[in-house]
Amino acid sequence: MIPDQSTSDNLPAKASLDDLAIFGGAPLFCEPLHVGRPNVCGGEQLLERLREVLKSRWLTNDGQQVREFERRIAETIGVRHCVAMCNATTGLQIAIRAAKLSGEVIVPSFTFVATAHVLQWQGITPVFADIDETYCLDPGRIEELITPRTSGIIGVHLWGHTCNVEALNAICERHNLSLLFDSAHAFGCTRHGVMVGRFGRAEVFSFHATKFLNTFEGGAVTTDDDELASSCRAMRNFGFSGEDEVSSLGINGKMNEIEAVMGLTSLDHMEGIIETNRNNYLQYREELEGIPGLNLMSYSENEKNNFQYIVVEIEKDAGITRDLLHDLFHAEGILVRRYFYPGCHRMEPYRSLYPIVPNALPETERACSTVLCLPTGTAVAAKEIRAICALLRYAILNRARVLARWKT
Ligand code: T4K
Repeated sequence: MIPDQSTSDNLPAKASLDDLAIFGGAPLFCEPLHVGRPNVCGGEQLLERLREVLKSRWLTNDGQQVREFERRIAETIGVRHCVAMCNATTGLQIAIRAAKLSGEVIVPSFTFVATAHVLQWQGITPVFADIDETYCLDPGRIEELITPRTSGIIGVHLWGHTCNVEALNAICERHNLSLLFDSAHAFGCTRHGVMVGRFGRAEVFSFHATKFLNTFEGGAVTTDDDELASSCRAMRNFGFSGEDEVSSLGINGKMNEIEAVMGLTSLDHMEGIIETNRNNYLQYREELEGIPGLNLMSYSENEKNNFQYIVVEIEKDAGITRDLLHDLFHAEGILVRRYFYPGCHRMEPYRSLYPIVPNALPETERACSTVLCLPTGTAVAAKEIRAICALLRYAILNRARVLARWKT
């Protein structure tokens, strides 16, 4: 049971164009409605755990709560090792080093910029490959990018949609490459019934505040590879292997005890969060039905999902651009996001360092210009979803008038 629903009441209806905030009307939401409002559950339970942490005077450095969090994550996934981290970005950097990636690594451009940064930050060239209709790497577009300098592939299970793991495995075997996954969005999801977290040499989760399950800031590397796990563990703690012994290059990637208890409390409420997210998704699906040119990203009924992302694509048939809808929604106080516009290849330093041949990433470009992420999670109420869907329907069905007014 998730009690954290927002309380805004009496949302005014939009009866005419003049009522739209973008044309001077009052905004639907005075308190902005965010995409990525954290799922905060079990407040009392969390406070009790926090008191225990303070009493123990053990605040960080591989503490009891972090160990318990790692045990619970590994158990949920069914994987041998979970190494908790301060965030997924550091987790990816450490996993990349532990897997000894170098030279060039193939990644999607349609992802949060951290996926590319973690490579470039350590002097490895991210080579951007196109996606397919799943929003994940298109296995058919990878082999053309492999060179003698390629050492690995990092797939991203975007929005919990899993990569074609089998095809990526086959490519890696053929070319002797390492396969890692950026699984920042995919905790609690399965592929063919197998929990994400068990694929490739290692997977990296994010438990950032905006994620389905959060530890304020946090992340984790999961793997069945004993050597890789112990290497990640050492690197997370400056490379220490004994009280005064440092056996490898390391960094500070530690999760602290406060983050771990937030994670443990979130884990206790995981099923309730999924249920709320799923109900939100079903409501969006019903209320967006039949709007021309609008496609809601669907979730497979045959897999476990966390339903953390409500993603719509605004196609040409909608007759109104994604960007105009974005501005129209922002004026109403609904802070929809264009994740992951404009694509890593169009951000610095990549745009300057590795100019992309025109039309090399057609699916990426299409997704970058059509996708909008809408608010969901335990902080969004059914009436708010109703208002969002009604506004989308109104704007698209009245597109000609909205556009004519927009131009004046
Ligand atoms: N790989 C992928 C595929 C990722 O998506 C990410 C992170 C990573 C790797 C790296 O993971 P970490 O190192 O972060 O663990 C946000 C998050 O900061 C980022 O973690 C996330 N992906 C990305 C998709 O979204 P921004 O720049 O959009 O954040 P920001 O500050 O605009 O917040 C997003 C929305 O959430 C805002 O509308 C406000 C709302 N919000 C945010 C926070 C932090 C709240 O309502 N409460 C909050 O406490 O990156």
